[in-house]
Amino acid sequence: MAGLIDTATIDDMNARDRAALQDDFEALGARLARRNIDIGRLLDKVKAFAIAIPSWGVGTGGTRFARFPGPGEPRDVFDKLHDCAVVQQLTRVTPSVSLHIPWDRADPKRLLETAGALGLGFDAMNSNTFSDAADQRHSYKFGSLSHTDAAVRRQAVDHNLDCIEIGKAIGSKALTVWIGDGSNFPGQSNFARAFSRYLDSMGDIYAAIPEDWRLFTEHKMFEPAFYSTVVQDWGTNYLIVRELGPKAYCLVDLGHHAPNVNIEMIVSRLIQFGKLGGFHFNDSKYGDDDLDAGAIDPYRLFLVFNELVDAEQRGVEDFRPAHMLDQSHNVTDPIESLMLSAIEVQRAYAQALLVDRQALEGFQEENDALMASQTLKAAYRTDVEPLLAMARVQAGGAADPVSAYRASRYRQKVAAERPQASAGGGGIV
Ligand SMILES: [Mn+2]
Repeated sequence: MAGLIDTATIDDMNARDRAALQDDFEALGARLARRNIDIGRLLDKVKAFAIAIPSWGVGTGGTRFARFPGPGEPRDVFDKLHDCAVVQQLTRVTPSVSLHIPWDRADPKRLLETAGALGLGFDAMNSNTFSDAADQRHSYKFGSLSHTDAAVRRQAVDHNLDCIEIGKAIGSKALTVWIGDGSNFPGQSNFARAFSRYLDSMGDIYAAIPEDWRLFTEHKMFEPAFYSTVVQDWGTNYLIVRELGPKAYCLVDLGHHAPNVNIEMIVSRLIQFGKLGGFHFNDSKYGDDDLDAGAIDPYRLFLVFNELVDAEQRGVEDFRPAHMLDQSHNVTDPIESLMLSAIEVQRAYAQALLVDRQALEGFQEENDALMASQTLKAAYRTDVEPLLAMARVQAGGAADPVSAYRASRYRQKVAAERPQASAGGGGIV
């Protein structure tokens, strides 16, 4: 990989941290050895962990009220790929990018060439039938795949088929479908009829999914519709993927649930019935806040990974959930936020690997609630930062990615090349 950040900058920063990192890594290794955990094996697992970056994550997001553009925002998908490559160069945990059509529509050959030169691959494709593109014939104001008008549904289906074709050309292996369909007033929509229309439309999309692809459907309890949503929760999502067939799986976006919902339990249920497809990781306090992963409730993130590692270690058949970030930034540099989010997700995975599962099962069988809970806490309380930093450094990344990024002055450099985007109104992207 060519590398967008001068490797001398990374090497200098790593040299500064090397002795302390080695000491901390050895101390952690000794601590884990007392728990019969081999830090070398753990390091291999952490290094093999990967999470995809959403192309829209490198731009500045917004709220319903305003959008405040930052310096050097990407102008097009190629600028986005460059920013994603910086995240990967420094963290070594984000080797792929998830594209969004039509925002990222471009010549597939050039997409492949650019990504290849940057050492990146393409993850799941994302369709957009929740906003109107400039050139489209029918509006999605009153829905897309579940719209009352067959012509609108057909247009939304065709758009998804188009996303599959683009994905095939760039090596993607999945399509994620999230719709904004729903209603704002009681009585506005007939729940059953809207859901039937949605299922028919999804059936047409499913029929075009290649044999080696997966179709992910994403639920969300509200927003932009504020009274009802067609795919509102994991139960409806499960009904959908069961109806569609073996290539269809549920995608769990952590921010798409009501506050205090037990998301790790939803994850467990979907694993048990073979329908967990993957995640959009982020964090929230009130709704679909799209905050950085682990920013509000890192313990919940750990508990989600506790279920994933449990399944991994039990050898659940065909268990390969897709890891993706889905977040939006208003007050931070998106590259810094994405790096920290990716590392937070990797951290939760590493901590979950530390759970003494045999002891936990014993406490569960004996109904020892206190010790069972403490078994999880013992893993969660372990500071795995030296393990993550060592994984990054050994893979050519930065021990301290944010410091290396700031030292590189990448943002200032691209700000000089990319004209300032204009401020605008509502900016949920
Ligand atoms: Mn999402």
